Amino acid sequence: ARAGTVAAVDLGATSGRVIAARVSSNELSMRQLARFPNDPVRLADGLHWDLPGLYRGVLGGLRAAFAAGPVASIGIDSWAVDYALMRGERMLGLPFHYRDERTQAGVDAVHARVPFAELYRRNGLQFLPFNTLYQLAAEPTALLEAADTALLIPDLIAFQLTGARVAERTNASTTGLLGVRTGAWDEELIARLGIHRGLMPELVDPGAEIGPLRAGLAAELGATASTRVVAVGSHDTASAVVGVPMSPGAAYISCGTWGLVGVELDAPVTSDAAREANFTNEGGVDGRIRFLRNVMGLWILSETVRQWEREDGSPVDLPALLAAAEAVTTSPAVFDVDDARFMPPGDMPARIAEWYREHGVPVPASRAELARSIVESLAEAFAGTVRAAAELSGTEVRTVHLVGGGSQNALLCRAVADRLGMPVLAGPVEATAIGNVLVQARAAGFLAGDLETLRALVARIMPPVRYEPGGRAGALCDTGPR
Ligand code: LFR
Repeated sequence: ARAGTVAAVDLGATSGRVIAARVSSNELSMRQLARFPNDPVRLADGLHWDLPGLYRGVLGGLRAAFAAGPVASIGIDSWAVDYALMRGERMLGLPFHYRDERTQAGVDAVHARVPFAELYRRNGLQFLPFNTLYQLAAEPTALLEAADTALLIPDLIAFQLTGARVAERTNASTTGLLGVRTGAWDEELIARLGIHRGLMPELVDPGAEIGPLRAGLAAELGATASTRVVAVGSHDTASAVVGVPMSPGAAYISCGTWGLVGVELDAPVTSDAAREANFTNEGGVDGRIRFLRNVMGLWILSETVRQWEREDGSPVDLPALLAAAEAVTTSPAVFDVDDARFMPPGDMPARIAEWYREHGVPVPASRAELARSIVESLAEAFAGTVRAAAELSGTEVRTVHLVGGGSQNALLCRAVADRLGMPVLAGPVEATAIGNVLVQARAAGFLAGDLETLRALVARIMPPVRYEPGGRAGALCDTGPR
């Protein structure tokens, strides 16, 4: 088998990383070359991503990759929906963070022109107040008119590296401007929203070449002339789903900052029931559909910990906290993690306490109890969403794969298995980077086959950890499936 090396740039909401992977049909070895924080910054006009800081981290990682040997290609993925407006080479301001609270006016403006039910039939997307189309509607008109292109974050990094302006299709599917059945820009919708058509660049599919590095940059980074930037599932969730070692009959939970919970389908489901349950039909690699719902993820736990750290002025020992949470014997009260009040950054313990008080439920008394309640509440929401995904899509689900950072949280994995009464297969942690790598390796000819073949390689080389339901000796019998 031919073997080679590819570099994956994976930008998450809390950190970014560059990974070099050596791949052949019987090898998948990953090496992290750089990891850098992603610290958003609040400016006078709102919450932004520190794009220059991220790009500096990317360049450092790529330099390390090239120093280690030849790299066939570079693939970039990140969170979805956010973008930079461009005029020529110039970025018209720093991209806003999707947790910035400016978009409500945009939501109202869009729904006044195109009611949500019609939007859903056209784009198949769950309602999230920060979907790109709402953010665009909140931009000052003069700025939108000054822009010649909007580039989503991975496409923006690709542009900086190559000079090419494209829109990778899986991520484009999160803008709300792509037809769910055509996979093409919805020209009529774009016109009705008063967006000039030229704003959205040419679409490319995962596996397509974006271009070589800019000449000066290639020299500066010590890259080989043959290195190409290649499109992957540039929406991180699309790459994560590629990296899930699942077989038919499985649902997935990609648990990082968010919990993305659903199934993979061949065709979208845009029924009234799916719309009312707020399920999304995002574009997957190889034309698959990611039928899922955004559930709260580790954000609520890390934001809670950050608040305690602010109060204490010292770091919280997370493994110790989780161990204490596991040892809690009182029955933890579950709260609704998807309540909108938990979306923006801030004092999470206070907001959770407020939720409990409003619902007449006693507030967890200690940090360990609160951490336990958070984990059990996430598990409850994950389990309910797996059941809904199966029912709405008519899929028989027998196992659940949990990938991403959350897969290292044994308490969470057991809680999900117990609530669903089915095994949870945990890992890999780096499913997103793996999905990014696999698509590049296939494009380079180091691998061949469909997604099932690629997933079989992951299952063989990085076998998941299995959690059987009922493994917690009688714990929580009172909060089982409802
Ligand atoms: C996960 C993710 C979700 C998307 C959210 C915001 O990292 O990409 O899929 O809804 O971030 O972009």
